[in-house]
Amino acid sequence: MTTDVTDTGVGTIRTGVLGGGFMARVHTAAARAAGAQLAGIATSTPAGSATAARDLGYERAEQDAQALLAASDLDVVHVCTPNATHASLALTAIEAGHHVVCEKPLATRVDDARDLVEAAARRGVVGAVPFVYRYHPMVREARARIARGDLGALLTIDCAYLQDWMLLPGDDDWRTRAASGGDSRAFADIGSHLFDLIEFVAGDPVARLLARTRRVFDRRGAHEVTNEDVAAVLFETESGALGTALVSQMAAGRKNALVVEFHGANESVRFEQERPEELWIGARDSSRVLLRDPATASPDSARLQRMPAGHPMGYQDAFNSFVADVYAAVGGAHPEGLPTFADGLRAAVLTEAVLASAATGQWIEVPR
Ligand code: SOE
Repeated sequence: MTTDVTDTGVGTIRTGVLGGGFMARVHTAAARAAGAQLAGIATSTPAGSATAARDLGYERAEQDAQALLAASDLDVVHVCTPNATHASLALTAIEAGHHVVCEKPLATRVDDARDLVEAAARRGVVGAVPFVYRYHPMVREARARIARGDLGALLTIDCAYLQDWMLLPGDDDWRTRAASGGDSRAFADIGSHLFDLIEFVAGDPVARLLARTRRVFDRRGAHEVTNEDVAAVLFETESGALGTALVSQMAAGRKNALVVEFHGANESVRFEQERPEELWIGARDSSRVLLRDPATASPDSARLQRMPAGHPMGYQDAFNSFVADVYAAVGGAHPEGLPTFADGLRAAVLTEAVLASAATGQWIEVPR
């Protein structure tokens, strides 16, 4: 068998979760896989909490978020609630001394995200944001190859994150309302993952960008929509690489098509989230597809390979590795590439830059 993620070093972690939707289920599976005790859960109603506790296997259902946050027997709280509630819940959790995993966007305003970074540092707790696509072994492989110079100087980046679950006017979700979702929808929800991955893999921050956004439907169901369905972004990195990024939740047939392709002076690499076992290596005369294999992987990639070669890993495996690393960090470890609140703040800065560019039609300098 292959190497597994780090032991937490602090005994059994007691986990609490806020929220009862799809992401709460994914977090719960990852916490269970990491050996945590599933202590408590709270959703938006006491009845919802009771159902979630029963279905997901928590020891107790809390009446509401405040009751869960006040509990003294928790080590880590996972915030999986609607976007606009993240910042205040995460802050309360930090002040109560809990380590926090907060879904993205960490906050819908840059100032709130910055406050959270500072609060976590002051209280000495771990603050993590699940930019989990970093945890695909072939993403780490691409990153290692760029870092050791295989690609040469980075010239261009071609990328997209496409989904179709908001294609029809009747497709509605709390994310479409500014009061619960925030001023940005598509970019904050999935563009944030894409840009996190670009910067993480390239090690080359985006320096400036020009964005155009589009809202296709002004109403969905009975609701007015105020944020975007689609964003198209042109960008330049600090090293001078030029990039294009398309983000849409209305691309018919595309379910979770996150694709990043980096072109260097010598070689290219391409990763597709829906084919996570593969990394395309582009060359002038001998392009090839590298298959995931711990035996030939870089150490950082091998560390995350929970299954031997030929036994496919996917989204939940990446999530499990992320949560295992968070719990290891709670135990004092410093796992390579753990996405923290600082990365959540970075996503908020990029989201604000995209909205500002879309509003003004101008290139925006993205602050470091
Ligand atoms: C819905 O767009 C969603 O669940 C995102 O919120 C997640 O971050 C992404 O990983 C999958 O799609």
